Amino acid sequence: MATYVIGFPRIGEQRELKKALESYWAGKSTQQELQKTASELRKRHWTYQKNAGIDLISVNDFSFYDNMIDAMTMLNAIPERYKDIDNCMDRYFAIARGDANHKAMEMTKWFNTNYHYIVPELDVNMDFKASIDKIKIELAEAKELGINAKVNFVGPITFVKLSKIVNGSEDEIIEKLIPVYEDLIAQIKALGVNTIQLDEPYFVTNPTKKDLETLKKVYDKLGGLADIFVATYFEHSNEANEVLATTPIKGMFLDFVAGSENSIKALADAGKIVGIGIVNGRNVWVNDIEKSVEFLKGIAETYDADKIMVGSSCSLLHVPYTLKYETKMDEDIKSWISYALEKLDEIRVIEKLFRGEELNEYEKEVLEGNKIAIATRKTSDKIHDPVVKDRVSNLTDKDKHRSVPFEERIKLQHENLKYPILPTTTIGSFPQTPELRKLRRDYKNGVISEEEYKTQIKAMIKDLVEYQEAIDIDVLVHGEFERNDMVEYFGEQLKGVAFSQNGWVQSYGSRCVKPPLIFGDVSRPKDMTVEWTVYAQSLTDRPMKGMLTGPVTMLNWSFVRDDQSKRTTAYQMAIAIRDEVEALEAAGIKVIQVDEAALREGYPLRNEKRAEYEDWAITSFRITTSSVKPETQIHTHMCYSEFSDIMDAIEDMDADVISIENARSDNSLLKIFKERGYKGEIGPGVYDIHSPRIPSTEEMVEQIEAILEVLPAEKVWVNPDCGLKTRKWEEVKPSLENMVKAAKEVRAKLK
Ligand code: THG
Ligand code: ZN
Repeated sequence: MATYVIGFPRIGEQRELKKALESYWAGKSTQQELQKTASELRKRHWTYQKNAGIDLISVNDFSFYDNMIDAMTMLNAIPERYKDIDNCMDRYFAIARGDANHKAMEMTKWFNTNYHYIVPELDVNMDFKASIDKIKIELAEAKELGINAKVNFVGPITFVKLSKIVNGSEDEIIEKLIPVYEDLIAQIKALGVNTIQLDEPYFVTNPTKKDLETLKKVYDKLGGLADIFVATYFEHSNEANEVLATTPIKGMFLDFVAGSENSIKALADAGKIVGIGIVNGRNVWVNDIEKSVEFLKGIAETYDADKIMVGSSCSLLHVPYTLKYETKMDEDIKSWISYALEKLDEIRVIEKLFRGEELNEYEKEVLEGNKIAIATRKTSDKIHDPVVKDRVSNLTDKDKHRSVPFEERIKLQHENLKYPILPTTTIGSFPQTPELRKLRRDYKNGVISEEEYKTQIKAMIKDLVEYQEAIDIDVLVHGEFERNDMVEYFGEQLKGVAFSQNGWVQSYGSRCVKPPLIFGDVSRPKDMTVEWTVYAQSLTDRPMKGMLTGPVTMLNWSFVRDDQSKRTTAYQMAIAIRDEVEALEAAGIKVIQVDEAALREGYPLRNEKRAEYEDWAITSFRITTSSVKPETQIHTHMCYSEFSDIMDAIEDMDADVISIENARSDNSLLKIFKERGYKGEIGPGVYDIHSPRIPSTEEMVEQIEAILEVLPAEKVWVNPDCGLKTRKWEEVKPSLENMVKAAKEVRAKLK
């Protein structure tokens, strides 16, 4: 018993689950067909792991949508309003995505990853009880394949901490959940499985003394009921490691990549098993196998080697499946990366070398390939570009500051742009229809010519410009029809960034993204957006926004280099995007939006690391946006709420206008503005684009007036709270028309 993975991806290497789900949702297939696909995928994934020599293989890491919904079901923590739905599957998907009569439950980021989970709503009066139906089915399948199963599920504290509590206290709810977990463990044991992984990643954030007391209490009770392994990931969990060492748990699985500070002394002294998560579950660079073996040997100097296991740092959910389908990738770059399947091999080879066991022929090949990859990556001229390195070292303070302070330049911008009070705009993207996706696909596959493609995209831009003028929006956008994804689009055009054919990673539900791979020094060989933007501007006298993705979001949604600091990579990215900002400005574009959609989620999980992140992240944004003329207006956009603790940093970005999500968060944003004010102009979204619902003029008037209670009208913009690409035209058009009407009504009252 020596190798493990925390969890395995489930969407399928050809996105089989995505397709099966979407077909089922569209009414084109049955529940049985969906179940069959799921079962086949589970078997395939277990077989991969078994064949790769993984000793402890996860059961219950599969999910139709999200493991937190599975946990809600497992604990019978389903909100009352879904209880009228009798069919389990229908109920499950109503929770996940809503149905005709039910709103979906809220979704949010899973720690600092690009995966999203459904937020449970807990009420102390819920009838919590154990239901192991899902686990039972999966265990039966696993048994048939001869899988050595470890059953995974989220631990009670993390479950409660990540939930929204609607009634009762955290303590009361955890207290009520303990017997339910006891029952779960007993039932799983009765099925013949004694190894259970409880995920408690909450403890990598900054646990309080009280949290640690709860931890002690919970695991004193649960820890001895089976071979309980507590898993943490994405950071170190040192406080928890110490506490758990004093409970009867069998051991811990720890992240030694993102949490290299993890201390295991207390666990060693207590004779616990420790899982050293050394193969990165969140990034794709090949593991330096020899270095990892040395690292393990170092640990074994003070830790009983028989009590050490080797595994993934976190669930492999966050990386693609297999390099098998990357037939077009540069061979060198391909040799430098590992997806989930290749990572399984790394885990086994590291473990064998650590134990001093003989490698078989295949494993020897893996090791040889690994040594070559590590060596070539250090010196490859595909990675190292002296010009880029020079530009970063020559950055000065001047590159990080606009030439004129906000108060002065905003006056010049008003003269330059002449927009009315309460100007209306949108965040940038417009609906991505199936026809549009097909158009891009046809162009990519050479089915249509570049000329034909450009003609068609330009026709769409023209329609959109005319439409925006017709409904009287003040600051226009071109619609981003040429973009697949705001990160992938730029990744494809930047030097030093590679993209995959099939590197899909689940973002939420059936939705996936293909993160670019930042492998080398980054630069911008040629214009990326200028042609489209200039074309759009040529069609109108109103300001046309240039739309770019900011350096921090590019990093946070990509696989980023591990051979230099994130700061350096971010500065390179910042300079590359600044080149595009300058090209747009030179081409006559007067408003440029640099989106930092992912700035918030990139925050470190540990407080002590926040200042360093803020420093490089904010500086990067400023490098991108500071070289423009004072009269050129810089916008930015950020997704997700919870800005209260980062308002200083946001102000420090020194953007002229920021649009920000607001509509979903009970106006909590407005309370912050009331308390502290805000320097720049700002567009707190007046409606929630994440829902298909069409907001009325009246409710948006109300929303704008609520904003005007805390912000002076001269500073307020009127816009939706995010891009419109996931919406349908039938939803977008009436919503925007109502929004413009609302702005006009409020303007009229201001006079
Ligand atoms: N881009 C990237 N990451 C993101 C978002 C993004 N993370 C947060 C948030 N936005 C996640 N939201 C989405 C919304 C839609 C899709 C993915 C993530 C999506 N994906 C297509 C799918 O799965 O069908 C991909 C298909 C394609 O590109 O051909 O719709 O905007 N990087
Ligand atoms: Zn957004």
